Amino acid sequence: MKKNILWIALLGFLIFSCDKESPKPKNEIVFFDLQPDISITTIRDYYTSMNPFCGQLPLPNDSIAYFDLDLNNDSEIDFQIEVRHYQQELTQYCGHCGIFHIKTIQIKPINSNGFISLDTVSNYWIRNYDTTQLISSSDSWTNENVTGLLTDGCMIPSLSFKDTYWGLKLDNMIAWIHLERIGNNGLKIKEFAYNSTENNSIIAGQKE
Ligand SMILES: [Ca+2]
Repeated sequence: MKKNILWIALLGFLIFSCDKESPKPKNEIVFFDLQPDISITTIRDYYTSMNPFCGQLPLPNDSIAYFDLDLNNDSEIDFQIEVRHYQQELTQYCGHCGIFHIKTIQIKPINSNGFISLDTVSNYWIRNYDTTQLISSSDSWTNENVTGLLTDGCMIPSLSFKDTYWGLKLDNMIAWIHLERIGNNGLKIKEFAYNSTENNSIIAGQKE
């Protein structure tokens, strides 16, 4: 009888041991604070059109500015953020002025192992996270250009943000970048971080 109890105890111990999950690899967050923040803008000046319906129009008419992101600090560019505005004339469809200065912000992976987290509704748009949200490998990712802002057109859908976190992934390390829109079609790049433990999630804004 004593022997039987011992066997049952041993069996229970073995089952318990097998059931135990192996511990998850520890998070190692690598954080970069840009000091000072980096600002890029495309509009340098405005002119007043002769057409009273047009208001202030930006100069130059068509302009692009870039920010090259080296996420893992190995001197190789991983992503490029592009801010652009360009003129589109659609007088026949869009009213008196018909001149639109469409503004876009896009991000594209430069590294073939670079991915961008997509919006849960549309696969054409970037996903905007806030600091309560987890960025994880089970989110939707793309290795192609994604649009984060599209405004001031006449025939195009509007898409915008003010202060946001975007989810990035490089060599299976999940990351965020913190951005803020500023005047003159500009963007302020503030800080970013990645979880160096592959495939482990990171909370938007998590620094340690
Ligand atoms: Ca890099």
